[in-house]
This record gives sequence, structure tokens and C-alpha cells, in this order.
Amino acid sequence: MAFASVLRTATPRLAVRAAPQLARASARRAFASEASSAPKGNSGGSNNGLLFGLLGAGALGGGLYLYTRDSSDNRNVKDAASPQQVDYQKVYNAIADILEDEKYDDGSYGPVLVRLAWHASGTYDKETGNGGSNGATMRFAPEANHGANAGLEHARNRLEIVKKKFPEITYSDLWTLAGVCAIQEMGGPYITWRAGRKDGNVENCTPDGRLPDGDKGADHVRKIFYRMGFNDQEIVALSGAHALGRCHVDRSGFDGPWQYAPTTFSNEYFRLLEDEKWQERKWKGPPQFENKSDKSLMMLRTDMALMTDKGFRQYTDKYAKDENAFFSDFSKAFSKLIHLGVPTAQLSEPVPLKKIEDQAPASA
Ligand code: HIF
Repeated sequence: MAFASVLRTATPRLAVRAAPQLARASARRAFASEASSAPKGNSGGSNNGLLFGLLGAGALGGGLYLYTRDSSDNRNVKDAASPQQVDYQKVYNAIADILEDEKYDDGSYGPVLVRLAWHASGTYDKETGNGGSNGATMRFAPEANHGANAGLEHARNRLEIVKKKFPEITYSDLWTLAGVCAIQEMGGPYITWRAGRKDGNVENCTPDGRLPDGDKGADHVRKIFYRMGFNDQEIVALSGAHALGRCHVDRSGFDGPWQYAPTTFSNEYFRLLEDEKWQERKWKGPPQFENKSDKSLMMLRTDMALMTDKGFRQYTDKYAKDENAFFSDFSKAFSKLIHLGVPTAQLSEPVPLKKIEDQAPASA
């Protein structure tokens, strides 16, 4: 299955672009200081409406996301539509239709949609139960402006095309469904997805700092992912998603793709980690690694931790050798990720979402 899909999705536009301008050393700090206007030490619970309202208003001067004007408005709050009310396969197909665009990046919005689904979900905190994919709180300025979320407006804006066609779907269901669609259509495994996420309000935004920093090591990665309830094996399995997409100097400050075919989902990320020689890149940007052989690929410090940390390395070895094992473990871990924070009672049964290539061709 994997091979056929990989063939189908390996578009000809995969040539890795030459590195754009070097990052200014201040690029990442600029994001970080913007984000420092976001609430600190807030539990993300529901009693901070005023605080968030003020912060939301304070952010007005600094480039706003679409909905902030109405951020405390209950029109932003929405219950999920059941699979009886919305044909989620149709929504899936509409997302598949808007994945490719030769003018955008490597020719596909797929990677940035996967990143949106993950950042919408990866704010989950298992101790307090807040954060996670329920709520789609990245619609609001405090969370949209978190440094880690820079660039995700490309994904959110692209999905407006689909939201207009299917206004009944909640943003939180749409964003996670888009991540599933992107992975499946780029040649990845099937991923179990349930509908039922509700859209929340600005009061449900999580504090900044819940998502990982790429310039840190294994301890940091564990701290962030253990907080969500993942173990070492799941962390490594998830990390294979860095086969997709690239870093952008104007978003994270880092630069370049992890592999040569960044719109094809495969175990290539693990194989390159092991097979290439990696060295620190000498440049003005934040610390990152480059492959010695042609210097066109990159790894973050957090990626390198999967090689250097013993607890992680055993799984990196396994997934580099065995793509089926990777696909199967990734599918489970990603499905877990995109349901974090959603009360089980809210969720539907798994919704079957077929890849386009597995759907019966429309009869003539
Ligand atoms: Fe990423 N990730 N991620 N990531 N990520 C970036 C881009 C993507 C981390 C940092 C970055 C995961 C974990 C981590 C994707 C998917 C996932 C970028 C570049 C950075 C810096 C952003 C930019 O400049 O545009 C860190 C530190 C992580 C913890 C280890 C997940 C496992 C791999 C959870 C995951 O699924 C995807 C896809 C992209 C590419 C986005 C694009 O626009 O091309």
C-alpha cells in the first residue's frame, strides 16, 4: 500500500530549493518577544476572560488574526456536527482538492496542514486536561501570535475555502481532519479520526510555551511530550512526520527541508538521520545541522536527539529499517495526538476516510 501511494504523491516539484537569505539572528527572538505579550502562567481554564480580552485587545496593534475582533463573542463557539449531519468524506475530498498549488512552497499545502493539526493538538496538558485539539483556539490572537505558531496562518487561511463549502464543520474538526487528509494523500498510512470537537472561545487559549523549541535536546522533547501523555516510542514514531515540509527563515528562523522529497510521507527521515553525516551549519541563524554530503538538508537539535539519546535511538533504528512498523506506530500516535483534550463523550465513532486513490471512480 505504502509504495503505490508514495508513487502517486511523489510530484515532480520536489527539487529542493536553494536556501533563501540567511536568517537574521534576531528572527526567532522577534517571535519570542511578540509571544511574551501572551499570558504567562495561565491555566488556560475558563476564568480568565477579562485577562484574555485585554490581551486580545492589546494585540490589536501587532497584526491580528481574523477573529480577534469578536474574540469574546459567543458566535465563535460551536458544537460539532455529527457524521449524520456532515459527510466528512466529502470534506476530506474538498481538502484533498486544495492540497496542491505550484506557487506555494514545494507545491503542496500538505506539510503546513499537518503542522497546523499538530500545533492545535500539542498544547494539551494531561495534569489539568486543558489545551488540545478541542476549541481551535489558535483562531484567536494570543495563541495565533505564539512564536511556535508563526506561519500557520497559511494553513488556516487555505482551509477557509473548505470551511465556506461546509460551514457546519467546526474549525477544530476541520483542522485535525485536514492533517489526516494531508498525511494520507502524501502517501502516509490511514489514520483513525473521530468527529466531535467543539469550537471554543478566546478564554480557552493556552499559555505560550507549551510547544517544543527546535534548538533544545532530548530532555526538553521528553518534558513537552510526556506532558501530553506520550512515551519514548510514540515520540520517535511521531517525529517521522518531519519527512514532510521544511523550515522557513521567516517563520521559525530555521531553514531547509529534512529530506529530498518533502511532500512524500515515508520513513526517509529516519534513514537519512542514520545514513548521512551531520554537522553544525555555520551561519547567522539559530543552531541547526546540515548533511555533509550536499548541505541541502537540515536537522534540528531535537531531531538529532533521536540519534544521540539511547532511549530514543532503539526506535530510530527500528523505523529506519522497517517502514511498515513506522507506518503502523505513526498512525496510532498521530491519531492519539489529534484527539488530545477532547472528552470521549463528545467523540463520534471512527469516521471512515478513504484516500482518493481508494475511492471508486465516479461512474461515467
Ligand atoms: Fe515540527 N517543526 N517540530 N513536528 N513540523 C517544523 C515544521 C514542521 C518541531 C519544530 C519544527 C513535530 C515535532 C516538532 C511538522 C510536523 C511535526 C518547524 C519549521 C520547526 C522549527 C517551521 C517553519 O519554519 O515553517 C519540534 C522542535 C518538534 C518536537 C520534536 C511533530 C513530530 C515530527 C509532532 C510533527 O508532526 C511539519 C509537517 C512541518 C513542516 C511545515 C511546513 O510548513 O513545511
